[in-house]
Amino acid sequence: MAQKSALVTGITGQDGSYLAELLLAKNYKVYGLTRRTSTPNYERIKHIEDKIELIPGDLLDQQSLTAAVEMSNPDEVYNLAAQSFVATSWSQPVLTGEFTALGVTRMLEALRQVKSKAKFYQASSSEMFGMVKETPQSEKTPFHPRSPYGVAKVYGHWISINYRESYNMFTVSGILFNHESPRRGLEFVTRKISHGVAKIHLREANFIELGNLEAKRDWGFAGDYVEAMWLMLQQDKPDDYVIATGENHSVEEFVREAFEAVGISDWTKYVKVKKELFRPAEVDFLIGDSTKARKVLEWKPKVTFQELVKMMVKSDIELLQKNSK
Ligand code: NAP
Ligand code: G4F
Repeated sequence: MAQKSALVTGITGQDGSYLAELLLAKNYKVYGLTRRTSTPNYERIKHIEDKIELIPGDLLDQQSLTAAVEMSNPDEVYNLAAQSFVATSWSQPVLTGEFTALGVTRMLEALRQVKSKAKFYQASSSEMFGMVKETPQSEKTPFHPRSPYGVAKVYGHWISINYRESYNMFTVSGILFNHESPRRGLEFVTRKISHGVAKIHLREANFIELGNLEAKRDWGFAGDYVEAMWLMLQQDKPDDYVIATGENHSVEEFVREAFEAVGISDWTKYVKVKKELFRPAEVDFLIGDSTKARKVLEWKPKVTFQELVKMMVKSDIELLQKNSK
């Protein structure tokens, strides 16, 4: 069988790096879109850099996306690039709309004009459910986004469906609930906690500052979730799928579990709650129903919540020890 080619936008991010590993293991030719930065930010892909091909491009620049599709001639496109941090979407709402909403249309246009037969994956998000209309949330749950990011993701979701219906393109949206890993950005709450706990454990810090400890999320492991992305593009028909563990925990529970991983039972001495870190509008409670994915894709998560927290804390301790040498 001829080698398949995949173009991954957002390859330098958490999911992009795990997905690139998965595609390489499946013998794909992997192309990754990277934007220009003044210093290289290939930390998450440096172990596979010699096995993949990087193409310069930016979600803001139509011509560069069209050129990337021409250069990679992909069978599959995974559109993971976005302004992905919810908190920043209030301070940079227009930029978030440009990247996370219109960026999807630009990618779809590039594909429509150059290779409309390629399969397209859009990184949709459980943030689209926002103020949830039912529990648990499934593919049928109506959206009520609570941030400029969530609103932009709803646009990206619907434009992908629209290109499927208008042009008969193979577009799918994975509505992924929160997924984390040792490669998660330091600004997201799970990594902020695991990194903070590791620092406290190594006596490099005395406390962690956090916002709303009551919010609940359905947290899974990113390595498991990229497998679902790939499975969605292997189906005969394009469709949308919720990917989640079906279990949720509060930020406070994550904190407690992380401190317990280093043998600290009274975490309250090490956490300061700061009002400035609360959001203008919060998503209080997310929990996903991934029955459809489990049935059709035969997908299920492998890493449990407790394993995930331990994995992240352990990795941050090792990282800090390595950096201090
Ligand atoms: P991430 O770590 O923040 O990675 C985002 C990627 O997008 C980075 O590679 C970034 O490049 C790239 N990017 C940002 N703006 C760009 C632009 N203008 N042009 C080209 N590339 C750009 O995010 P992630 O956690 O891997 O998430 C991947 C996707 O899934 C995102 O679309 C996110 O919104 C969505 N999602 C994530 C979750 C989750 O829990 N992780 C859940 C649901 C949906 P730089 O390295 O140059 O910044
Ligand atoms: O880790 P977070 O910043 O992730 P959030 O907002 O749920 O978004 C992530 O998951 C989405 C899927 O649902 C993705 F689409 C999105 O791209 C991103 O990957 O915050 C989680 C919760 C929030 O309720 C927040 O208010 O943690 C709460 N929190 C409390 N203290 C904090 C903090 N969040 C951050 N980032 N930093 C804090 O100090």
